[in-house]
Amino acid sequence: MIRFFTAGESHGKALLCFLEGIPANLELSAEYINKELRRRQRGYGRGGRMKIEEDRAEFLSGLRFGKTIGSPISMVVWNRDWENWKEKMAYEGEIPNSVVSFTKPRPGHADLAGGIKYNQRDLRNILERASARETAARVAVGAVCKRFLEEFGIRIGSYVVSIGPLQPKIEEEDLIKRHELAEHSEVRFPDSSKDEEFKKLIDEAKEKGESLGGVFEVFAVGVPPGLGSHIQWDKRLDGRIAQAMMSIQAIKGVEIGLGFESAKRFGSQVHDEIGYSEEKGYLRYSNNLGGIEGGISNGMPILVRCAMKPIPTLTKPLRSVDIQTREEVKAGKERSDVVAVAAASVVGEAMLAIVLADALLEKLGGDFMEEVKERFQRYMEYVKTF
Ligand code: EPS
Repeated sequence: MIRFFTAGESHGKALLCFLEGIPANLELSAEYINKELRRRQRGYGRGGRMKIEEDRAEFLSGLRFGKTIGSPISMVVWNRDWENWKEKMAYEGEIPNSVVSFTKPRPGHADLAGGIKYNQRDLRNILERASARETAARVAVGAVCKRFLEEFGIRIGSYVVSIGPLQPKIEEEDLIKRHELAEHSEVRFPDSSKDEEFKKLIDEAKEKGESLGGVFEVFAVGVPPGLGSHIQWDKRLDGRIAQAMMSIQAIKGVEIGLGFESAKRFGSQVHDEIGYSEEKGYLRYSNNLGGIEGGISNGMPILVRCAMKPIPTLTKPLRSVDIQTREEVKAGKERSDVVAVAAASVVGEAMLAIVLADALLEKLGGDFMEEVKERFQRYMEYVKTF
């Protein structure tokens, strides 16, 4: 239903995205998308690049007078930093003498694996695309999907659970409130009184030439039951979400609901008991399975947890091998972030929005918003009377 592509190098002219499948007549604005792009840029511990950039999306197609027209939506996010990279990243011409090849692959980055795969001796040709800068384009696509989902009362949010070894207890139970609290924290933790502790840890890591990873949670509330399917492996909603999340740069683990914890418990301590009320219809007394059973949404909030490894660029680099001399060297350095878990959680929101928009359109079909909405209402009435 939804198809999208991104293009662009981290220090190229721009990032591009193409999004197909959003129905016609959806109200949309660049301001809405830019708000999401700004959220991705925040977070204590980001590198110097975020001071240069002020990410903004510009529409190139798919929109007329503030509404989608059913045609592919394309957007561009210009890289301000391009001004400083024009010569080193020139699209044509001879390689100037000022260009020094990147030949000391960083453990943990795509440098070496990508260099071998694409036969590139200047590893910049790999790292430019592997960089998480690409996620700005995903967030633009995700923002359109979020706008679409809003029309059906589906809300997506996120918050950081831990950075490195630091995992304070989250007191707030309500997911939306956690998200709102995270919006006021410099590290997206849902309790800004803990910010100083996190900042201290990040400062210490920076001083030591280290980097950090962490864990974040992404959720969707208001998701109707019946998205995804049990009938085939690639239709399962949890599988689709896991793939989307795992595709985010530096993500090394994805859990839904209790995730790995559920494997340690007895069945009675995991499965969410079913109830019924006249007002709400079928309900659950808990949400340990994160809103998905048999690969199908069950109407409870969808809850996804992602583990992000530490950023691979270390100012006190690890051992590596120079691919020109094959001698042992210290890995190359690039300007980078110390930690970017807060930004990754915003990217996680975008990826969840894309998967859910796709699954909702798969369920309902329709080419224009009025049609999709009418089908949604009819479906929800059916669910209530089931
Ligand atoms: C990023 C932009 C990049 C990095 C970061 C994410 O900009 P630059 O390479 O110019 O500093 O800050 O990318 C990485 C951490 C990485 O490993 O590639 C962004 O816009 O999010």
